[in-house]
Amino acid sequence: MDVTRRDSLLLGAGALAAAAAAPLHAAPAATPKPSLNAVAKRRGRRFGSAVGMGRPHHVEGAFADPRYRAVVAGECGLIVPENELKWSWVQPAPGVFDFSGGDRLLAWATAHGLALRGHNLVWHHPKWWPAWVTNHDFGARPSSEAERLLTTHIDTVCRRYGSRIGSWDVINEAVDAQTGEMRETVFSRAMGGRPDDVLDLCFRTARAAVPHCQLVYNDYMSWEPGNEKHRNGVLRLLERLKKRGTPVDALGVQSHIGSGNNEGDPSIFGPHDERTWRRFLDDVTGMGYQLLITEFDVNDRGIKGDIAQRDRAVADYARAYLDLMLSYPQLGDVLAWGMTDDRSWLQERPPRADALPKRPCPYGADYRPKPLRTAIAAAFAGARSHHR
Ligand code: 9MR
Repeated sequence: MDVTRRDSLLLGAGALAAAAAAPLHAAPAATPKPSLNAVAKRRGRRFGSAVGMGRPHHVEGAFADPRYRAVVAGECGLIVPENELKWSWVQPAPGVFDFSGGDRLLAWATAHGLALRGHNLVWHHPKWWPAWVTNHDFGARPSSEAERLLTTHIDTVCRRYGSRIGSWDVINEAVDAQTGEMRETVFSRAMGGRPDDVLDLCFRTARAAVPHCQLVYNDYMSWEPGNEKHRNGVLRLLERLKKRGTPVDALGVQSHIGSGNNEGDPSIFGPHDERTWRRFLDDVTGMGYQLLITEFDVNDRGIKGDIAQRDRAVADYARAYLDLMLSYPQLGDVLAWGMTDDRSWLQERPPRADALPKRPCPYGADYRPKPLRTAIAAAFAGARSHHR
């Protein structure tokens, strides 16, 4: 696929410049058939990926690259904006809404027959608010002001896209991974130090605005050792939400698997961890929640060897993980957090000891499929069918 007139209308000037800068010989290689989405579809699922149109020369600028768009259009049934629907993009200043990024991605997705999912309405983490929210004066009645800000944001964003977004990450990462406790934010503090009240308000507001949309709690608890507190915290949260009748349909399991980003993070896992992870998923689905894989990639930061050995290890690790996940009929959509290694957020994280680029995605920086792509297809083909 080349930069067509329609694409040039959809793309911003910066993005176009980056697309134009792509080497001429880099015509997109055809993606294999059947596509990952076609294989997923046979078992009632969809396969998708994050697409970013952020800083054009950074990993996030994937959308600007026609080769990247070709891989996504060839392999996916849905996309999720990597950053463009986050609060800091959508409401960069009080009451000022900017939907340009989401709108462009929606237009492109629609033109290519892809669905769009939404990420995220509220990133319940102090680090990720725009400065104006962090520094906001909540006034004499902080609780009402917090409610006003949250409901206005969620209502405005949800109604803007209506049924064109079928699934929303309403709350992202509310549980502190280190302690398993709920994170406090400016909103929870304004609402009397009760983060659960914030979550209830957000999910209820989203349900009222888009009643038919799948509402998701999204987090990165994983199966590797070191995740015990995080898993337990998420489980306790899901139990409380269920008990109060908060409208949450599914747990989004982000699935950034493999080596951690922090020094000393364990990257190994064994049969014991697999059993523990199954118990976690059994508990979640036992409460009636659906599952999604929302941000799949495999960090090979700690994997040694040459390229072939690393790719094999990544593919095998992913296969074991996906086989387990896909044995749950409650697991629906599966989305990768990027399709090609050169565009992965992980390239901007702590480097490998040998300083070589990481290889966490189904396609390489040469835009050719890797063993990870084969592993994903095989896992889909051997999966149990999805049913609600
Ligand atoms: O990949 C995203 C990166 O481009 C952004 O700079 C970053 C901050 O907004 O968020 C990254 O995506 C995160 C996602 O929104 C939530 N789960 C973890 C993802 C990777 O950090």
